[in-house]
Amino acid sequence: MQPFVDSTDIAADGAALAARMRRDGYLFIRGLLPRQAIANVQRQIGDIVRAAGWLARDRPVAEAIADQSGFCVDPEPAYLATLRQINRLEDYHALKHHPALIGFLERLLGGAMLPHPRVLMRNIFPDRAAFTTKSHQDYPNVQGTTEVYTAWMPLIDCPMEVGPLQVAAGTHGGDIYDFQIGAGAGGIEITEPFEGRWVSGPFQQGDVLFFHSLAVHKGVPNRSDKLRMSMDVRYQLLSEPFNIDNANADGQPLAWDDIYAGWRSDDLKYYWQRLPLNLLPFDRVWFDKRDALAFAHGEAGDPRAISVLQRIVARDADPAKRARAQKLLDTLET
Ligand SMILES: O=C(O)CCC(=O)C(=O)O
Repeated sequence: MQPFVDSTDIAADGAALAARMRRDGYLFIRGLLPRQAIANVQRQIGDIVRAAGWLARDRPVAEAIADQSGFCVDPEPAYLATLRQINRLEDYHALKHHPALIGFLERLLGGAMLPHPRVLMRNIFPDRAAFTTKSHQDYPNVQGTTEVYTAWMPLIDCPMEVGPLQVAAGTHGGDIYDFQIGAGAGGIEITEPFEGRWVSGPFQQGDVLFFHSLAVHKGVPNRSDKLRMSMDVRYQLLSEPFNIDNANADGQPLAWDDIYAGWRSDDLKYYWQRLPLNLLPFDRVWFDKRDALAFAHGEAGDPRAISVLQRIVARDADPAKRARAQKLLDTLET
């Protein structure tokens, strides 16, 4: 694996950033956000996940030492219950509007930003290599426009052993790559290996990785004793087509009124509803392919189907499909 090209020195130069993003499909920027802003969010989430039994109770939350006895993964019900509590945090959502992030993206893309309302929080337990995020592209999940950019930021310092993200440089040229099903974020795994293309590096709190929606990326295995806590947020130009599903709080129709109940300020509530959005419906073609693979593999007794079947149970709108997935899960998990 090669190191990221560090673009911190051109962070003020929109044209240079855009040229490098066009070339590589990613930008790695050190110290974009104040460490304190990240540490504040980590502390609040840390309190929640420690109460859930995911962090060692005898160590400071800031150290993020994992408690393996609390192990669970997205989208198991226990994981999602805790994620819902995290989703209620005002500062967690407010971070995506931080002027340093918005200013950077406006320089890069040259127009007014639409931060996607949905923010994703990852809690990756150590020594569970099977659940390391597999190679995938964000576009099939996100859609609207391919000109969507993910900002990925760890909430703790993330040296290589804690398992940051890696990108296959230059894979954002237009192809949607073929995939198989697998565990980890999104439930899919691109089959092409992209040998020699992978880049990554250690992160500190405040460092941000930006990548194009077609850039192939995956996790680095977490071999530390820490819970790898990270956030990812997606951005696009307000003028580009937007898939309104990205306004569902955590991939399911969770009521924003519920999320907003304890917030101190109204300023950021429903901000996207005040913007002139250019809506484009979601195309289910890739989800349908993924789900058909999961049913076929599940019916053949292949445990790789479990993660996608759990996703269907947790998030699909069709009750008959959810019931079919649950029935299959019952046979695979026993
Ligand atoms: O943090 C991870 O392991 C997955 C993140 C990811 O896939 C993304 O930001 O799109």
